[in-house]
Amino acid sequence: MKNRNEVNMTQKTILRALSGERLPTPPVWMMRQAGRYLPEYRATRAQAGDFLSLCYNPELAAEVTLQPIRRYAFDAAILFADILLIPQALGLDLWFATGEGPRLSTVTSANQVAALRSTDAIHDTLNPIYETVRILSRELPRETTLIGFAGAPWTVATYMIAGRGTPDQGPAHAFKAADRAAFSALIDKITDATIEYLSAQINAGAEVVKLFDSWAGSLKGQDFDDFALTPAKRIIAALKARHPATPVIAFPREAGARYAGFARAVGADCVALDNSVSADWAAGNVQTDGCVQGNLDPRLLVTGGDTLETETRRIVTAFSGGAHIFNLGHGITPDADPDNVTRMLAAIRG
Ligand code: 1CP
Repeated sequence: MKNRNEVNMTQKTILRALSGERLPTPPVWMMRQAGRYLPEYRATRAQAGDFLSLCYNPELAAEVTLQPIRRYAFDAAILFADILLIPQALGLDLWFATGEGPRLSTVTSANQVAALRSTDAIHDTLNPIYETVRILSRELPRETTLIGFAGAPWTVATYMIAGRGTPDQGPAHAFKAADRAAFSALIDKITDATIEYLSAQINAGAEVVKLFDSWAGSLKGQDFDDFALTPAKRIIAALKARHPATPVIAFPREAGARYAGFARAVGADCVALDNSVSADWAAGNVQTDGCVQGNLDPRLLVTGGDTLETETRRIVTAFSGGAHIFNLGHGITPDADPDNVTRMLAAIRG
């Protein structure tokens, strides 16, 4: 029997858009589509205990990945995991303080960078994630594309250096300024681990991978080249050498003008846009390079109303001249109304 990667691959709408095809109706999925806005997610998460137990429980992680597919028939499912599992696999402590977000032990010196676990050892921690991918690969509807992901090195480094999320990535910028060589060694280490992690996800059945550089917008000038562009280019080149048929989506969030030419510079098949750039500007300056993904303001899924529908249609129209995957500009928030997702989909699919 053929596996689902070989069957009808070219007919999956997400893969067609990623190959540069303009479709009459854009395929759609949402960042954080498995999440706290869904009552069924909250129930499964309560069953798992805490968030990390959910990530490392393949049956339950697959279940929450499938929930938004059952409810909304999105064109893609994204593996349920987190970008902070890589720091944990490299030897840092990771925990989620209730109501406070992630906490990690920190890396702030050359010695601590050198003491991180070897890249080969990450699979000891991450094997359950590959099992989640294998389950999803069997259980997803045939028309649904399975997306794997990882954090981009800069974004992951910001959490490893600060030990938590930070509004301005101050600690990471300070480490970079104090010891650029040690900081670069950390970026290289995460880059190597990310290549192995994403490659293993692809081997387990991920059909597309996405690189989340959520804090790319705080890198300016040469720093953007050195720590957003160069690591993404290295990861994508290594993945393309091993898995030439697997498309890659890059998300350098809040890159602004630097979105132009980014996909080509890093070798990505698609660039995901946040909602701080206008769809009309991006159609003229980014989509000219190939497929784009985005970029509805996630707040509209909280506020709803006519604005949700007109903005959704405006984005569909703005990108209708080329390849487009409809998505949000950032993750859906816990206070979003699940019925507003249905309204958004009706406005896209008609
Ligand atoms: O309480 C809960 O259930 C935890 C909330 C949550 C969820 C649902 C976290 C903690 N992570 C996730 C899942 C997750 N994270 C996915 C799953 C797939 C999906 O999209 O449905 C993905 C792709 C991520 C990626 C992720 N984690 C990013 C990059 C994307 C982005 O949002 O910018 C980042 C920055 C993280 C770190 C993280 N994990 C969780 C939180 C609350 C945070 C942000 C912490 C902070 O910056 O303060």
